[in-house]
Amino acid sequence: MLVFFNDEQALHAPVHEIFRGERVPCFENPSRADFVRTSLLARGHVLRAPLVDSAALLPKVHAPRYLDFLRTAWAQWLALDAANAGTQPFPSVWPVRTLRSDVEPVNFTARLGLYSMDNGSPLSPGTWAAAKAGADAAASAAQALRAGTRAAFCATRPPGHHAGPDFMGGYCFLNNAAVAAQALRDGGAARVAVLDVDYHHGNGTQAIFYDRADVLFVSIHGDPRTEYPFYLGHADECGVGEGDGFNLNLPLAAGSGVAAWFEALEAACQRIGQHRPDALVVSLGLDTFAGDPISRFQLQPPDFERLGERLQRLGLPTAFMLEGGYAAAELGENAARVIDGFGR
Ligand code: SP5
Ligand code: ZN
Repeated sequence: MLVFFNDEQALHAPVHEIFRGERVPCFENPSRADFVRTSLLARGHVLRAPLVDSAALLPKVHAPRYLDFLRTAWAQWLALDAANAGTQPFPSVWPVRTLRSDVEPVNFTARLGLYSMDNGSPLSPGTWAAAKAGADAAASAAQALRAGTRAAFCATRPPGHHAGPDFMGGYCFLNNAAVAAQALRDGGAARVAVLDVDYHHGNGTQAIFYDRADVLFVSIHGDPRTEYPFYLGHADECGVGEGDGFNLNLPLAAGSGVAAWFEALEAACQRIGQHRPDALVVSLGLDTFAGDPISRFQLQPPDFERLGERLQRLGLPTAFMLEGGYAAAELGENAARVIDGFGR
């Protein structure tokens, strides 16, 4: 399998996030990628740097004003006060419901809130460079599939699936899976399917493709009534307009076992087969692992091989985007097992 790894990922290294009002170390940190790199190298994989620039694709999945903000956010933070170099910005105000999001405020914190769904996506000086390199990897994977490669794995971080058309959230800034799906469409795929198996619902990807019939979105995740991102991912969300029928959410109660998870995977694969896609994008969150510190499913390492095998049997050109997975020391093995199961 073709593997893309971008060294720029290490440039996204915020120090802390907020949990129950307290600062805690970031769960989503560069050690995750280090463990993946070590594991894949030890198994003989060749890690390639992304070679395609995603610049022209990004405005097809994200609002230009959001991209402009994200690209310059750290510089704007420093412009407020040079001493900000040593601190992280967090949003503290959001345009919920009756408030306006069409007028871009001049105030930095107000704009940070406008472009954020939560306070759980801390920025650091290299956030844009890291996120952009991940999107470049997604575009590179799509190009490789177009050229006939059966499968590609992108060791992307920060992850992407919570990032919506015009907002960051859940450690995500640029939606790598959406970039890959759009790149596949632009490259001639008539229909694409995105399967999201991260523990958390891929609200950003769903939102980006919600009114489209060309990109089917299917997600298996912790029930949003109790699990992040809470406000999207319910079973009655089926798509809208032309996209009606092209969104399938398969929420499972937090704590659900392996058998229930693979039953849901079977339903997901059935729906994907009906779509007759030309290519598949997998939002590969590995936070379904039993040992994950912030999630509550029960997959064990061999289950990730079983996942890879099942996806291989769909018979589709497949691009994997790494999403969540916070048991960092086990992340490399679990990623490698998906690749092994699919076929190296
Ligand atoms: C890509 C991805 O997996 N994003 C997940 C974002 C989750 N954000 C909410 C984190 C809540 C942390 N709860 C900690 C519980 C510790 N016992
Ligand atoms: Zn997740």
